[in-house]
Amino acid sequence: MPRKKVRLEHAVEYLSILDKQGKPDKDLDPKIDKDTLLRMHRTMLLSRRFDEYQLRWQKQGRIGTFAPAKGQEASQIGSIAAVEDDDWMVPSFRETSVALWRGTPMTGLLLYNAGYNEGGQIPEGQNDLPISIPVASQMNEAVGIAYAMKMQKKDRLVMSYFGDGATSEGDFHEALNFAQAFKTPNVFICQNNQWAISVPREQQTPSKTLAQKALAYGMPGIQVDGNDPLAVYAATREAAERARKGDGPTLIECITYRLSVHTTADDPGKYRDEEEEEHWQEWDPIPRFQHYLNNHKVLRKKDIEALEKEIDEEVKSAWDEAEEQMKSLDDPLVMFDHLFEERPAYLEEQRQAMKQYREDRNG
Ligand SMILES: Cc1ncc(C[n+]2csc(CCOP(=O)(O)OP(=O)(O)O)c2C)c(N)n1
Repeated sequence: MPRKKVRLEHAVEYLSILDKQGKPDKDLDPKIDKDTLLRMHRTMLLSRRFDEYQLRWQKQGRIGTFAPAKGQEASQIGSIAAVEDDDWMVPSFRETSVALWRGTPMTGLLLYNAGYNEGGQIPEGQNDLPISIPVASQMNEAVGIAYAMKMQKKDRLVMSYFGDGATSEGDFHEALNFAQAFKTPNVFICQNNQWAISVPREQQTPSKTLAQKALAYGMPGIQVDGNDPLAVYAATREAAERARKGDGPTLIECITYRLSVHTTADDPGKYRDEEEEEHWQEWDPIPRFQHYLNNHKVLRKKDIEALEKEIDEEVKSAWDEAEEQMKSLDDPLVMFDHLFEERPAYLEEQRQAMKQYREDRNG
């Protein structure tokens, strides 16, 4: 028998709507209403300033380590703004902009980053999962929730977030395969920020794109300019429509860049060069979006100045509130509280020992 070619249809589209100066391709502009545009911009700016304050507070020893979202605000806000409030959101550990959009208070994030479990609690009625540190582990949870939504015939989709590094994990492949096999309403947002700590994107995989990994599972995959909130929004809208119609999941690869450290325990100066950082700085999503908003008379320069002041106050008062709450939460014994419904004897013993130790020390 002669060898035959198995013809596979595959193509990955790349979508970009704004140019470097924030000028849109008019035919592709998703024409988002003014209130939504303003809310998107405000949340992106808030996330940026909140990151900056947190970096300072970490250096001062007020909070522990965290993963800044700086540079990735358009990928995060462009995607989450395109779905409904009662859809589900399953994050990894860098989704500050998404969390703020969804209504997670800054005080909660500060408490969490300062080591207080209570800060990780999702506000009542908000369909979000907590931060997930094990890379890609949240993806199967996202598929499980989507499968449940489908079985319960609920019109809710599931957004899930992860990085380029996550695509090398088994969980990523299991999640994509299951999702497509069962046509679950998932939208997978891969934030390809070019680095997985110190591992560059080229070393992560020889695949030309990450979006093409969807094609192996028979799923649509698209690459978008992840520093262009309009492109991310438009791609997510399409994916959301597909999910709601029962046509299954989509993988969206957002091409973006981590403009800051991986976490505060990292020094990117050791593994990436300044030229690369300078190149991406020019594509910073915030000024680019501001140019667009300014050209469309949605936001003027003086509005931005006023907003900066407002945000500054908001972030500082979130810290004051978090600090106040820390005073009443400063009991290390809570670490034993949420592990088991009924605490096993060995843990009870450890808890008692710690309690005794503290009492003896404090007199
Ligand atoms: C299963 C697992 N392995 C290793 C780590 C340590 N780790 C934390 S973040 C990270 C890199 C993740 O890179 P990527 O998925 O690209 O996301 P990014 O941090 O760039 O947002 C690694 C290896 C972890 N948290 N979980």
